[in-house]
Order: sequence, then structure tokens, then C-alpha cells
Amino acid sequence: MSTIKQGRRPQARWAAPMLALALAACGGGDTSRPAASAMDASTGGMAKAMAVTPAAAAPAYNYAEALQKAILFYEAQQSGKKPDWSRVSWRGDSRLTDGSDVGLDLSGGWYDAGDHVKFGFPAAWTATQLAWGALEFEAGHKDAGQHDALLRNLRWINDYFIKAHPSANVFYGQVGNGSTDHSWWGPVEVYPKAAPAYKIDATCGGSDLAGETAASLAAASMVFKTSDPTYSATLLTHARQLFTLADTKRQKYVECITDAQGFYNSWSGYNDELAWSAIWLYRATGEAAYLDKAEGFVGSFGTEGQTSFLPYKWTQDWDSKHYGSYLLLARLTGKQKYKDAMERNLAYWTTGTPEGERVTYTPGGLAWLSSWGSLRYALNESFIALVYAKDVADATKQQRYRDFAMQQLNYALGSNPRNSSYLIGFGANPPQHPHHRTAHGSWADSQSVPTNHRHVLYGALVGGPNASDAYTDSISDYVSNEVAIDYNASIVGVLAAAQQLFPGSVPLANFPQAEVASEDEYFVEASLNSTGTTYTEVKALANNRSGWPARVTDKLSLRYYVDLSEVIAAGRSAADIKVSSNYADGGVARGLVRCGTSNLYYASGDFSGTKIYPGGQSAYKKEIQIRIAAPDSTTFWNPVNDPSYTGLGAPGSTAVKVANITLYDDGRKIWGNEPAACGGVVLPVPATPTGLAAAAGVGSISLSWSAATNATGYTLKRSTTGTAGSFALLASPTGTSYVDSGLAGNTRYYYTVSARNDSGESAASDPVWATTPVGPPAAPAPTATAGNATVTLNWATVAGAASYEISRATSATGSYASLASGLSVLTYVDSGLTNGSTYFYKVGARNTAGVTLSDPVSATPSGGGGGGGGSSNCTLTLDSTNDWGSGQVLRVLLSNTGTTAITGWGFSFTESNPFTSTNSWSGTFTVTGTQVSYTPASWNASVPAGGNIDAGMQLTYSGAKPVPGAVTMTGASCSVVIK
Ligand SMILES: [Ca+2]
Ligand SMILES: [Ca+2]
Repeated sequence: MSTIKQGRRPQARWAAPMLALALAACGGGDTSRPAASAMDASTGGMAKAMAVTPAAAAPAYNYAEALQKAILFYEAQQSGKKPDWSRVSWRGDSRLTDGSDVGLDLSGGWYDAGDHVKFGFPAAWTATQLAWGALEFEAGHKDAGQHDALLRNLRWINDYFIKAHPSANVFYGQVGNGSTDHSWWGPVEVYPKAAPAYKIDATCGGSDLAGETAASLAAASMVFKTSDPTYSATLLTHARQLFTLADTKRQKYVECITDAQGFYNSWSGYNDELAWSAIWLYRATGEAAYLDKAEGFVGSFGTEGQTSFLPYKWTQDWDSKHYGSYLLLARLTGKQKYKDAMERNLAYWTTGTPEGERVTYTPGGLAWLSSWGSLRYALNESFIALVYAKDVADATKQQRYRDFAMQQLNYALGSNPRNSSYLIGFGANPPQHPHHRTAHGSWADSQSVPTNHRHVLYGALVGGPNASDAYTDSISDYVSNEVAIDYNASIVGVLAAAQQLFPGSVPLANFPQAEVASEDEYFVEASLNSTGTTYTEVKALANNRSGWPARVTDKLSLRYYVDLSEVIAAGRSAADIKVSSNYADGGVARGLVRCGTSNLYYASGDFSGTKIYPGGQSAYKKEIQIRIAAPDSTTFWNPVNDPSYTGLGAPGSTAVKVANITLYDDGRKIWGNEPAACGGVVLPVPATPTGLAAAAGVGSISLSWSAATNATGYTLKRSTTGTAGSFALLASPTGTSYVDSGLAGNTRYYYTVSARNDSGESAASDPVWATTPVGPPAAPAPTATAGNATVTLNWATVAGAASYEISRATSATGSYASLASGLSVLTYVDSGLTNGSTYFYKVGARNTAGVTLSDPVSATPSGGGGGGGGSSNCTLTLDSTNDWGSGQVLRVLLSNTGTTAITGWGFSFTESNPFTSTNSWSGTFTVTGTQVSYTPASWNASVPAGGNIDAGMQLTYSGAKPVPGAVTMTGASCSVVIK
């Protein structure tokens, strides 16, 4: 968020006239729309926008890497004490005293964007969105190796919300003043401004702000339910209190936190946040009263323009929670009106509404809602589309929504007319000049100093192109080139979904590397100020341009060295030489101090007590003029032999960087060369380390070498070819060993090592190499299909597997006995089984490194055969993983992978413990004790080939969690999966 009077959404949006119906030819919202080519001329990107991606295609981009980076961005936005798990080397502690103006510790949280205000409203939405993605696409996050990182960052922001909620009816919704903040351009570690705290309470409220924060806390309580039940309960307590505040004191938060009006005004009001937070509290608690409230609030949503429809022409974003509300209410209630509202919004973004209205598409295929941060809107809708695609039964719609989302994601990652990535530090030609103060790292309070950013802000999604696909990578363009916590909120979940739909990507190993300072952080600039026959007067400037991270110091001092040999030869002593200063910007001149027993002395320019920091033209450097003078009328003064005189420009010349004047921070030398007699030891550059050895294990190579004398650190480089010029930086350890992990199997890696210290770096060693062994294969993903007294297992080829093996048990967690091994085929038929009994199987993939077992799959042989043309090529899944300790959503999924429809189907099962069914959808669950039978709703009674059914019931219980089992199907014989 860059400047005042620039809301992220134009207010005119709510008064906008109906869009022209120029896109009517694309309308219809059904599957029988005209061929794409017919619309190309009038709509440009229509064909590209709706291009179908083959479901089995390889990932178009490394989604795991993009996800890894997109999550890392949130660590660059951290405020307060930097946690030890932060991976952003160039960030440090900042704003530790936030909240001190109101007597609270409000340190922590996230900076909003390229600025340093902690705006609570978009932060809360961002946190909700990240948690929602964690719940919907947990498998993708885990498969990409990013689940732990996401949870750390979710905990970070929710911890801050808890801090900001010191009592039930008080919530601090902003720290930092927008106008004050935006008047300064520098790294936040040296923030020179006040950061006032703003609150809502029972007197002056904020239903939108409190509601969205309650939603975040409730969603996070579900995320942490299993891994940290205590924390989960704490989150839920705060969520309940904030919802009550939101519901009781109905008000827009910007009426109370007025500073936010120019930045995150609550354009759409608070009814959507009230519904949204009630939905999440219902999901987290299972208490029906919350669901009743949520549905009630939808009644206050109003309509889209002059239509009778619920709003459909925007998307879920920091301001509007209408669309997520439709989606989750459709899932939770099964009511058609919510499905209709959701699908109308999706039609507006994809094929067009029945009336022919459709969001603008750029010629390159970006669904373009608004100029300010165009990409995030497209990705917000992509997230909605991907989640709803999980629920929708219509396979055509499901594919359409997924295609839309993947097309928008791939556009952001590089599939666009510029062939450029919009995710910083990822892909081809990504942005280099985002509108982000700390990543830029100016020391001069200026967007043009330095020319290039000092840091790579990995994973930040920039605003994006205009409606013509044009974009300029300019630091000053906060409309298209800023980054923000809310910009990244959806792409994280979308990438996790992409990892599930198009698996195979792996994250980068050894990422991120610590940044190495690319220029001197501290140094002295100097020139002669005045000279005479009896004196030397030098003008010296102490510079603090620190940036890795930026630091404030008030203990700098510099030293100017003189050789008094000629003074002593003239029969005088140091006592005859006077040190003085005619000008000092916060420093004092001192001296002389003798260096041991030599004739060398130094004068000091001491800035103790004066803050010098990279925060502005007059802040990052301080000048002192030091005059060193012999008595008047003497003739012996000779500056030429003085060590610090060398290299100084003539009086009146520009001060230049000089290494012969040394600089200290609290007595520790941080710049320049001390003469040897003055304590300085010029370290020789270390020799090349010897004894480099590489030992390979599965997935890693351990490196060790002998210590090099005088080395302060080592540089490891790696190559997979070993040719000159192919080695890239791997790590910069300070010790003499390193483990290179995350490596591919059966691959040869080459390494060199060099040693370094402040004086320089040695030549690299000769390369050594090691070859990683073949690792164990990945786990197979079998399916089990029941037949008459038989179960047939099928699985796909697992890369690197030499053979497959089968084991069987009578329960998922039971003892598995081997049935077969050494298989080279991809199928196995287990026969002679008892009909009606459920059998569990694991398939193992083996090679010389070991065996990896699949998750269990099960099937129940049946002698009855599939009636009504039912196919055995189907899977029935009973999923009870959405459980919160006192209740759960039991989802029922039927996937018909066969070639004929399944009709007249149903099933019964037994729950392991007593429960009470509170509601259900997409079918009837008849409960007798722990016995349950399910009859599909009329529209689910027939499942077409390739179709899916998504039904479920919500239940409450006390004691142990009920788990379904003993499933018996009628009308079809599907493989049964219980989760
Ligand atoms: Ca709202
Ligand atoms: Ca001299």
C-alpha cells in the first residue's frame, strides 16, 4: 500500500453501470457454448482463457518451488522480534515498541505491503485465506514440502491477533499511521517514525474487522486442531469473543479507525464479514446457532445492481466475503440458492452469465477485474473456483473451473504475452523493482537510491498488468508493481491445489541461501578540507549504509593516522601537536593516541551518542572536520608520510571512499586498514583448503575439508557436470563440514571449496565428486476393486521401482501379511475371498535401496454383482478427517471411473461410537444407533460415467471420535476408502 488517497478498490465500483453486453456471444454459462474460434475476433482472449488443460499433463511450472517462495514472502513481511525460524537473512528485528503508546506489547504481525503499516483488516483476510487453503489443499502443501512453513507463518499472524485482543471487547486493528508511514522510504529495521495503535471496542466498533479476525482465528483453530489442541482452543476462544463484538456493535471499522479510510476502506460493508465469520465459527464448533446466523446475514447482502441476484460481479477479497460465503454455505447446507449464487459468479468469470455479462479478459487471457492489483483478483477467483470444483457434482463444470484457475495461475507464472513471471524470484524475467521499501533498501529515503534493489523479495506477487497485458517494472508504480500480504493470500492455496492436480514438482533444495552483502555497508569518505605549512585538515564522513539487515548505530568513530617522525626529528613531541575541529555533525575530535612505541599516532572523530542509520540523506552519514596542527611558524610539518593522507583529494574536491581512515562500531573495526603498529593486523588471504572429501548417502552428500589458516569462512560450489564455469554457489558455512541434502538419486555431483576472510578469498580447490545411490522409490497409489470373492488391485508405474509386492490385512491398521512379491506387472487379483468381508491392501515398490509401501486401500467382495448396470470401476470414500473433537463432517464421495452409469445405488455402514447427526446434504442418512444407511438424493441416484457425488452429514459426539466401518453397498460394488 503506497500512498494516501489510493484505496485498493475504486469506490466507483459499487455505483458502476451494468457492463455493456458486448460479450453476449460468449454467454450461456453452459457447456454448449459456441466454439472458441467463433468468439476470438470479438473477445480476444476467450479462446486462450478457456483452453482445456489435459488432466494428466505434467505441471506447466514448478508449482512446488513457486509455493515455497510464495510462503517465504510472509517472512519478509514480519514485524517485531525476528523469530529464529525466519529464513530471510536480510531482515532483522523491527518496531519492537509497537503498542507502547497504549501500554501494550503489539509487536509482531505483518507489514501490509511495500510500506510499514500493520493494517489489521487485510491481514485478517489474508490469514483466513491462508488457513482455508491449508484445510482445502493440505495434501498439496504437504506434497510440496511446505505445510510446516505455512503453519509457522499462520501461527505467527494469529499470535499477533491474540496480542491485539487484550480483552473481550477491545481489538487493535491498526498500528502505524498511513500518511506518516508513506512519507518515508527506507528499511523498516531503522524505522524513524511513530507508529500509533488504533482500536475498536464496544463503544466504537468494527463488525467487518472483528468479524474477519474471528474468521481467521476460527479457521486457524481448525488448522491446529490436531497438532496443537491447546492452541486451537485458545484461538477459538478469541474467535468467539470477537464474533460477539462484531455482532453486538454493528459498525464499519473505518468509522472508528478513520486513518484506514484512505487505504482499506470498508466499501462493501460488514454483512458479508458477519456471515463469513459465523460460517467459520460453525465449522469450528459445530454449533448450529452460528449457521443460522450466517444464513440470516446473507439476507442482508442485497443484490447485484438492479438485478434480483445476489452480488456476483466481484470476487472474494480483503473487502468482500460474499463469494466464500456462498461456497461454504452451499457445502454446509446443500441449498440450491447458494450453489446458484456461486455458479453465477463463476459464470461471470468464465463463460459469462446467461445474460452475457463477463469479466474483462486481456488479449493474453487474464481475467481482469480491476487495475489495482489485477493478478490477485484473478487468483482470488481461481481459489474459489478450485475449492468449488471439489464440491460440484457436474464433471463439465468441475473441469471448467479447474481449467480457469490453472490458466490464470499459469498466466501469473509466465504464460502471458510478455513471457514473464509476475512472482518475484521465480521463472522467466520476474520483476526486479517492486514497490517495497525494505527490499529496495534505500539508505537515502529515496526510490532512486540505489538504482537496483538490494534484496530479492522471493515469492511476492506484484500487482500485475493492465487490461492490455502491458506492465512496467517500476519501483514507483504502486498500482501494478506493489506487493502485499493480500496479493499472495490466494496464490498460496492455488499453488497447493495445482500441486495436487498436476503432481511431480519438487521444491528447491538449500533454499533460500543467505544473501551476501553486495556492497560495503560501513565506510569512510574523505578529502582534504584545508592545508597549510603547519597543519592538515581533513573532512571525513562516517557512512552507515547497512542493509543485511539495516541497523541503527550510535557508537561510530573513525581514526586518522599520522607519522610524527619529522616532528620528533625536529626535537618536538606529540604534545606539541593540537587536534581540533571546526565542524562536526554530532561528533567530537580527539587525540592524539600513540600506536605502541612507534612514531605513529591517530586522531579520532568520535560520533558516540549520535544515531547514524540508513534512513535519509542526513541520517546515513555524518561529517567531521579534523585539524591536526603543529605550532605556528614552525616548518617541519610533513603530511606526506602520514598513512591516512594517502589517497585524499585536494581541498574542495569531492570526498571519496578511503580505506586508510578506519571506522569502528563500539570499538570493533568495521572498515579500513590499520597500520600494523596501531594494532592492525592485515590478515593474509587464506590458502585453498585441502582434504575436501565427499561421501554420498541416499538423497544427500556429506562434505568435509581441512581448516585453512586465517579463514573466517568457506565457500562451497556445486556442479552436476564438473566442467569449468558450471559451478554455482551452494553454501557459505563457517565450519569445515556441510551436508548437501535434497539430492536426486543416482546422480553425480561435483564440489569445490575455497576459504575466505576480510582480506579476500582463496582459489577454489580441485573438484571432488560423489554419486548418490538410487533411493527407494515413491509410494505406489493403488486402487482396489471388489468382485465376486475377488479383489483386483491396480497401480501405475512408480519411477525407479524394480518390482512390486502385495500385502493384506483385515483392518487398515492391522497386521499385513505378504501375498506376493517380485511382481513386474501393474495388477494383482486376490481370489478365494469371503464375500461381505472388507480386505485391506498395501502395495510396495521396491528397488535396491528398499521398499516403499502405499497407503492402505480396501474393498469388500460381493457375490451380488452390480445391479442396474453398475460398474465395479468406482470408489466410495468415507472421509471423517474434518473433525474437531466434539463433532465432524463425514463426507461421502462416490467417483465413477467406469464407462457406464451407476444407478439405484446406496450403502450402509457402522459408526464405531455413538453420535448425533445434526444435518446432512445430497442424500438421506437413516440412523439407528450406530447403524447408518444412506440413500442418495434424487439428483444423485444416477452417477454418470466419469461423474462424482459429494454428500455428507454433520454429527456431534462426546468421547472417542466415531469412525465409519463395515461398509456394505447396494446397487454397485465400489472399492471403499475410509479416511
Ligand atoms: Ca465487507
Ligand atoms: Ca607526518
